[in-house]
Amino acid sequence: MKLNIGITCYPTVGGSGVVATELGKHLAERGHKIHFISSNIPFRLNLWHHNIFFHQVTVNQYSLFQYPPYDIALASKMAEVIKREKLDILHVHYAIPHAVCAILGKQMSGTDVKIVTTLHGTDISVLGYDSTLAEAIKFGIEKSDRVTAVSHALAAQTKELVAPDQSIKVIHNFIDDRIYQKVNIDGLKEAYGISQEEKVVIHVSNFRKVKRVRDVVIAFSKIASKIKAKLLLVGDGPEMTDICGLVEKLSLDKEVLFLGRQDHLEELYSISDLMLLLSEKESFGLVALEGMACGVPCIGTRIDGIPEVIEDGYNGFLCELGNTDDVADKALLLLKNDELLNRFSRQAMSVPAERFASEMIVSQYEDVYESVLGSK
Ligand code: GMT
Repeated sequence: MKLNIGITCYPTVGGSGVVATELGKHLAERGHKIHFISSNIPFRLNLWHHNIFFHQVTVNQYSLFQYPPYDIALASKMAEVIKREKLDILHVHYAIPHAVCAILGKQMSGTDVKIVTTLHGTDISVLGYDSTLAEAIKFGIEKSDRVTAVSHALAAQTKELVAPDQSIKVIHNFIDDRIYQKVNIDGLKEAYGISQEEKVVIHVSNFRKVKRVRDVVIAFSKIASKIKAKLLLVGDGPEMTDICGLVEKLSLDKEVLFLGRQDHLEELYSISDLMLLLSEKESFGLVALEGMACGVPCIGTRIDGIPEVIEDGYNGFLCELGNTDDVADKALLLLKNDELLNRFSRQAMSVPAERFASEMIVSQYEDVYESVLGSK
């Protein structure tokens, strides 16, 4: 059955937007008509396809309002697209505000469009500092026709913290396996001033506090005191100034490369030997999967959904939050032993195809759509 599907996500850099966009692209290739409804073109939506449409939400700055009414503008746009494009499904990423907007948009449209909500984690982490939103999150989840979460850990946390009267189906994330592969770019290491015998450690994030980039730099300083290595810091965000200060304090200016936001991550992964993902919150850890697909084993913290991606001692290692000594010891175990590193790299590379294959995950979402429409 070919469907008309609306997708709403945050268009900015971030795993939820990436997953929503990749899902939309794959569904379009399967013949569904995909209508992205968002404030901007999602940042990875670079592949235009005849089945993909973009509907921009514009929020007017009216001086009487203290805050621009984004949520109302989004709900109105949803209602317009639901009616005009005869949407069967509106698939929103995040309960707040998107599921709540979808419920309002559906009411405004007067149709029976079905709402599917995917939880990515921030709904839950927001509760950590703003419990007043708990009822809104619960409402968004309960009034959705189906709810999915990107990891078992997130589904369990949502049940515990929000206690919604709604079941949550786990559908893991996936990556575009046509893009995330090991590629051989001649001279790329040299272009960054990295010699062939140096090992390359990579960290990719939006540099929010929860990413604990300080721990990454501290663990790397311990690694670099034992072997010749470089650290690629990819991304940007609120912690950047603090991290620059730490790198200077630890006299690591020559060893740490600040690359900012980058587009062709597969190239950077392909020159990397090891990834560090030492977050205190991470419902899934999409970058770990991207890196693994390119043959980069990952050392991650034993929190949230990370253990559902990294198999400890097989394709990476898990360490306790904040234990940078253990991170450095495990990193050195791999980086000082090429045979072990190559084995972990091969084992990491097969993870996406074995457990997170795009074909399988996209089919799981299609099953959700069909089941919810079947119960019309
Ligand atoms: O991690 C972030 O800061 C971005 C956030 C987002 O909204 O894109 O990522 C969340 O969703 C990703 C895709 O499902 C997950 O891979 C990330 O683990 C999750 N981040 C957190 O839970 C902190």
